[in-house]
Amino acid sequence: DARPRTGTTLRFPEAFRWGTATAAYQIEGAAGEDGRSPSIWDTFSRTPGKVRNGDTGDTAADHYHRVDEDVALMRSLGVTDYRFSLAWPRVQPAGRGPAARKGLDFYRRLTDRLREAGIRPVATLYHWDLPQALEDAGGWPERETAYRFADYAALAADALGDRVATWTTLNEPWCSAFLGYGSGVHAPGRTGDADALRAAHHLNLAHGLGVRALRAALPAGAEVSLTLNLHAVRPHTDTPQDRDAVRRIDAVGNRIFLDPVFRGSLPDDLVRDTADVTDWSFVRDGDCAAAAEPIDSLGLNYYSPAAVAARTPADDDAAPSGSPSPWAGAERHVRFVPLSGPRTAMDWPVDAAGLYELLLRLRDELPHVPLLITENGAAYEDYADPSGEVKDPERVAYLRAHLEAVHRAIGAGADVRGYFLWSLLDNFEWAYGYSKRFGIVHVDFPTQRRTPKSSARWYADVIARGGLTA
Ligand code: GBH
Repeated sequence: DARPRTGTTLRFPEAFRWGTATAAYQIEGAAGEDGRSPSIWDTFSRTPGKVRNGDTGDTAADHYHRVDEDVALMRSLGVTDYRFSLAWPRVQPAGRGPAARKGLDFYRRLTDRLREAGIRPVATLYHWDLPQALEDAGGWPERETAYRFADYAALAADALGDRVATWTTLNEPWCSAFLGYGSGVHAPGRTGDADALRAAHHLNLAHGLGVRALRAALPAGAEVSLTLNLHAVRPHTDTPQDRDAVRRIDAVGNRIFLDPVFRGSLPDDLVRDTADVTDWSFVRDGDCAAAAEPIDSLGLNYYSPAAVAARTPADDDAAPSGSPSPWAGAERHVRFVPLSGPRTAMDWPVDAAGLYELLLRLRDELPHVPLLITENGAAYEDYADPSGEVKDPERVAYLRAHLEAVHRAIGAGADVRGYFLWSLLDNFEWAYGYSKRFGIVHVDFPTQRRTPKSSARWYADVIARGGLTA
């Protein structure tokens, strides 16, 4: 092929998938159009005090009306794949029952444009926008929601199955369960350890039932996947106490999903650690086996690692736990220790080694599961230089370091098949509203004008070369 290879020092595999990623509520806007019903994020963002500056996704990046322009942008970057999510309240507004034809038409249009541009569609069924009607019926803590999800998966696969290359059931169920129902910083903003654990279990069940529904409706050869935000967590000091803090966070942050999905069981230590929170009586025989329905790949979202230490009574006196924690059953035993070094505009540490550590762990623990990095990226402020170019040099440095880590992990035997940069566009950053920009394309929200940042040009060059230059 004619790709300019000269000077490419870190080359990725020939078939490597180079993508960008977005999510429906964060970019689409058109919140009240074509039969879309409210989701929990509409309700949450319209509740004063929940989202910075009172921002909502009502207009977001107006992607609903700018599909042609946004696909053309991606084509000019040369991406091979595009990861987006379907808005459940657009596709099946009541959360049950019939589909909304116009909602499906939107995703038909999007996938048509993508395929014309030679870009593989990678669709996530659920990126946090539960139909409000289902939350009103109890939301993810209720078992019923898992059955509703399976029906929605079947409906989406029937309508769009022939046009999507990769189907992902859930994006980051940890966030849905523990930020949505535990700490309450995400929609629906409920707090409580027991409900968060119930939600996590029903998300696992929804995933497994969803995989089964997708398989029944999809053509043979379709790829079915799940995306997790696995936590790269290290002990503050190499002591048994701090290593036990790691074990606790690993249980309620990682293995609570990995074990049901890949081994068909719940971690014993998690059940023990949470005994005073719940008796897990909502788990029925066969649930974890259902969650273990085989999948074709695992998606990993990675931003930064964390360090933890054992929590002592002195820690409690120094920093009494005020706001509700997302770490059900672990909060009283674990203290998060800030990492030193550079940070992004989210105040998250920049540490590509954490990505390498996770990929090697997955290589060792799930050697037969192909991996996709379904999100990686960073929020930074950008600036227009005198020529009018939008510059974001820190983002380029972040992306380069993380792609180097991916390359090194592949060299060490991790089966990484693709990388999806979060995000194509500046967008609605959940509880931070529009105050944080993750895009490689700048969006001027008042005019919706798109301007590729220097990171977009850099990424296009990486894709064209099939890797990184020195
Ligand atoms: C992803 O979530 C989302 O999938 C995406 O929609 C979002 O825009 C993007 O990342 C950027 O935020 O402080 O203990 O809660 C990532 C969410 C970020 C959740 C780091 C956990 C730190 C742990 N994760 N966060 S804690």
